[in-house]
Amino acid sequence: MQLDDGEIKTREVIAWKGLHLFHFDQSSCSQKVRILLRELGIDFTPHPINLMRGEQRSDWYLGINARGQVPALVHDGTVHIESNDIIEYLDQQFASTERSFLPATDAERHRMRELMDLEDQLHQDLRIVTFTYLAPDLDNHAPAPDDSLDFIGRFHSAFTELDGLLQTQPYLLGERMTLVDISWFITLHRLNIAGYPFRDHPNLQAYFMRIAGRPTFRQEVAAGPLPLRLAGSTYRRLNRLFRNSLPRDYQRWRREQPAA
Ligand SMILES: N[C@@H](CCC(=O)N[C@@H](CS)C(=O)NCC(=O)O)C(=O)O
Repeated sequence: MQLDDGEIKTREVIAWKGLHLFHFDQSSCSQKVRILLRELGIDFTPHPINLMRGEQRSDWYLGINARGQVPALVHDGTVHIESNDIIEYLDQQFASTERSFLPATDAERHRMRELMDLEDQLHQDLRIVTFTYLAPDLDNHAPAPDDSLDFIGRFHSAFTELDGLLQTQPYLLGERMTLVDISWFITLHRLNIAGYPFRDHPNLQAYFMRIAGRPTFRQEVAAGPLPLRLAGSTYRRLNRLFRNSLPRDYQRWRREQPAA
């Protein structure tokens, strides 16, 4: 989504040339944009916004994205927000015909947006997963705690849909990788490290294992200093043992479902 000029209150960015990305290392929405930038070999100037310190709420940044969220892209003075729109915009602007992740036909592009919207609608649920099972909420911006496991049901239903698509084709939209696969990857990765039992969606599981081996995807999720990554995996293990466990909650959610 490109912002109107009048929405940009931090006026200095209007004079910026080239590509500038406001992002945060561990933000899923930033991660998908960085994967595409790497895939297409596009140079950009990174501007880290530290979400753990609340930098997304500074007046300066709110003057660029009034929603107080990353990512935001500045391209020759125009401002773009919403990660799925950003990756579509970047591909339209910078990809070559041989190296593009946009589907070829209008019908496929329509389907691409539907599947990317589904991913976006689960973003709040992904935050629940992140702050319940994967990381402490240092900035206090996790969704309010709630004993309901409905979010598991929403992932289950989306994953069942994706699994059905992958029964007959290698990628979510057909024979070749598109923006839809990039858009879903980080969600799948997060659920996977949180211990979601993907064996219940075997086509999706096999697909995830395959695309997770792709160098740009692997590099993105392995990024960050080793001590930080070790601290992260230790936190996840202890949390799963002594506090919150997605595999346990998933079993509870299954038991609560009415018999078919
Ligand atoms: N639909 C938006 C969601 C953006 C979003 O929620 N970003 C998160 C990081 S993944 C954020 O900036 N959170 C900070 C906050 O909400 O305070 C997108 O896809 O760009």
